This record gives sequence, structure tokens and C-alpha cells, in this order.
Amino acid sequence: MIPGARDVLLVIDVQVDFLPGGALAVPDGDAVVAPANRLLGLFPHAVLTQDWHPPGHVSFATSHPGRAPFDTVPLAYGPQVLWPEHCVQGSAGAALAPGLAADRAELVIRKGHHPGVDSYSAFLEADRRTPTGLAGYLGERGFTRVVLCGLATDYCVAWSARDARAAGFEALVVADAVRGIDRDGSLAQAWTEMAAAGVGRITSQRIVGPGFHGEGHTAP
Ligand code: VGL
Ligand code: ZN
Repeated sequence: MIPGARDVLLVIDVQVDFLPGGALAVPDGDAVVAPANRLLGLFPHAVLTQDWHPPGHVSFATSHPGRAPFDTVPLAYGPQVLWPEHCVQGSAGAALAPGLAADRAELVIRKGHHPGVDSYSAFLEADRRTPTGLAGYLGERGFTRVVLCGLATDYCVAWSARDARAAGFEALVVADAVRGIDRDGSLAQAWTEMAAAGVGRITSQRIVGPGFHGEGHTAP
């Protein structure tokens, strides 16, 4: 594919806390930075997300006495996985990865800022009712296709990709530019659910600049 005017790159949660050494490190998470940077150079339009929780957020295990990280608790809006404290608003861990070529991004959407509601998705919070505003923004900008990369495949990337489809966008996940947490088989399940929702899968080598006419082929 050659990214065009109706395509937007959505870079999910490439933040210090999700990289090796971070509070909620995704295995091999730093491997997404190089392909994400290449894509940021190829797409005419890009939006980033930042997981952005207030202290004491409901998704933190420390907010639930007697519970441990990676437990699941029932909340009013459904089951919630509990996480180590991560991406606290304004903290060093919440910053975008220092190596991310974020300057060309046109919007940074922060999510998970309501104290009692988590938001894996860049579009719709975990109560499945509260929009972030991203669908309206992308629609008003005239985008029709969302291409996703970042962290984590099985949580914020998968939920965002499925919600992009639900909001009427085409959605493609760049398989080599994402990494997963893989808790209890969540990674395989996420790919299955994304496929069922009509989310496509592409590799970053198939995304090229406008001057590209295909290796070994002659330009028409
Ligand atoms: C994420 C768990 C908790 C993610 C964010 O970015 O995938 N996962 N908060
Ligand atoms: Zn979070």
C-alpha cells in the first residue's frame, strides 16, 4: 500500500512504561519503535495515543486492597484486569518513548483519564459508552482507513482496531510494528477477534512511499 490522503497512521501507546524496564513492560516492546518511525515518515497524517491515568486509577491493583496485578475484578461496566501502576499523568513513565519520531503527529489523544473507567481503546472507554472523540475527529478530517501500530497488540491496539471498524473505518494492523502482553492466551485471542471484526493485517515492508512502483516491476 501507498499511504494516501484518506489514510491515517494511529500509533498506540508507545510510552516509556510499556518499554523494557517500564512499569508495565511489554516483552520486546521497544522493537516497535523503528518500524513506527518508518511509518511516521511515510504516512501523510498520523495520530498518537497516550495511556494517561490519574493517581489511584481504577485499573491499578493498588486501588483494590487484597488484589494483585493481573487479577481480574468485576466492575460496574464489566470485568477489569488490574495492572501495576503505569502511565500516571505527567510521570516519566507516561512520556512518549524518547526514540519515537512523534513530531509530525497531528493529534495526541490521551485516554484512561477518568478515575473510575479504563480505556484500552482510542475510540471508546471501557464502559463502552464514553467516546474519546477520536471517531468524530477522524471523520471530520475525511479519513477512511486507520493503520495501527504500537502497544500492546492484545489490549490497546486490538480494542482500538475493533472500535475503528465499529466506527465505520477500514482498519489494518501492522503485524511487525506491534507487540503483545500475552496474558492467558490474550494475544492469539486478540488476533482472532480482530479478524472476525474485519480488521486486516499487513507487514510494514508492504507499506511504501509514493515513488515506489514495486521491486522488479516497471512503472505503468
Ligand atoms: C495497555 C494495559 C493497561 C495498553 C494500557 O496500552 O495496551 N494495557 N493499559
Ligand atoms: Zn493503562
